[in-house]
Amino acid sequence: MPKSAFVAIIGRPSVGKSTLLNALCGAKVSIVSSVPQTTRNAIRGIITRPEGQLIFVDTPGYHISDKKLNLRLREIVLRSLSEVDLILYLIDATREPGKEEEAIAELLSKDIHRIVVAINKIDDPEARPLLIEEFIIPRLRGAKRVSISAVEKTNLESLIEVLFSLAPEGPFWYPEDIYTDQEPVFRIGELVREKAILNTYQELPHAIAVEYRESSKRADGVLFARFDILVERDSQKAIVIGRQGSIIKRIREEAEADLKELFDYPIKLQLQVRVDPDWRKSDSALSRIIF
Ligand SMILES: Nc1nc2c(ncn2[C@@H]2O[C@H](COP(=O)(O)OP(=O)(O)OP(=O)(O)O)[C@@H](O)[C@H]2O)c(=O)[nH]1
Ligand SMILES: [Mg+2]
Repeated sequence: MPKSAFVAIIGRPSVGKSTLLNALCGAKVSIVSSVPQTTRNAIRGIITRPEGQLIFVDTPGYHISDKKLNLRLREIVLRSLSEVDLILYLIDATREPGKEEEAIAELLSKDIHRIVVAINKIDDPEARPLLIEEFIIPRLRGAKRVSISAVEKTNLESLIEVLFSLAPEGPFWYPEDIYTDQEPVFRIGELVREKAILNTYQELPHAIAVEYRESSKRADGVLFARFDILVERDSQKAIVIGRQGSIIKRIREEAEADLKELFDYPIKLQLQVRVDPDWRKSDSALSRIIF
């Protein structure tokens, strides 16, 4: 009987959860940036091996804040934890474990038997994995630990081996050539958001969302897809558009270049910037973006 497990990847913002998911799956499944709280949904990436299947669930960074957006993101994390077999707790070896790390370790302490701790970014000269071990051992006594670099793909095979050793027997949930179950339009919108963040994060780290409008496939197979980039103020709209449309053009071109690698049909994007002053406070806007 093969083994299979759903595995939630959890950790503070920017510890490298999405980078790790992509490294494990060998493809861009979840968007990555240096800005905290890049991931806003539970995103699945699947690996299939002769011994079975691991279905990873990338989650938003666990962040303590009473802002509506953060509360929504935390709900996604907690829901994911309750739905999976195993928990992959990722810690950034370049940062001091602070209050937030304490809160996560405390949250996970009742789940010791289904936790694997991965200490990430050991490639970084600033990394202090021993300090992290000292933090983890008394708090999550008995939990398995692996030190890794998601960027350099160090020790990922050991990590997969440890996860399979804890996985229950179970069926292959997905065909073996599937590495993510995201809807194409969601994935396209996420890539647009990644490129929008990368091109504007110095001026607007948190204020961007991307909303799908419509798409149609032409007879020649080209998919036309229209998205709105949401910002909160007119001044931010000007930043995203750039001088003579230079920034929004770059966002479109970079997203289309990545899409070429990911989809076997051509995709043409139409992007428009929309000001919605309240998207981070409005329940209906948040429900359209985070689900
Ligand atoms: N040096 C180094 N940097 C890494 C590693 N893994 C991730 N990073 C960097 O850390 C930053 C955050 O990476 P993400 O994968 O977006 O982190 P995340 O945990 O998914 O972040 P949120 O979705 O915001 O919670 C990016 O700049 C990555 O390049 C690693 O193994 N080594
Ligand atoms: Mg992420």
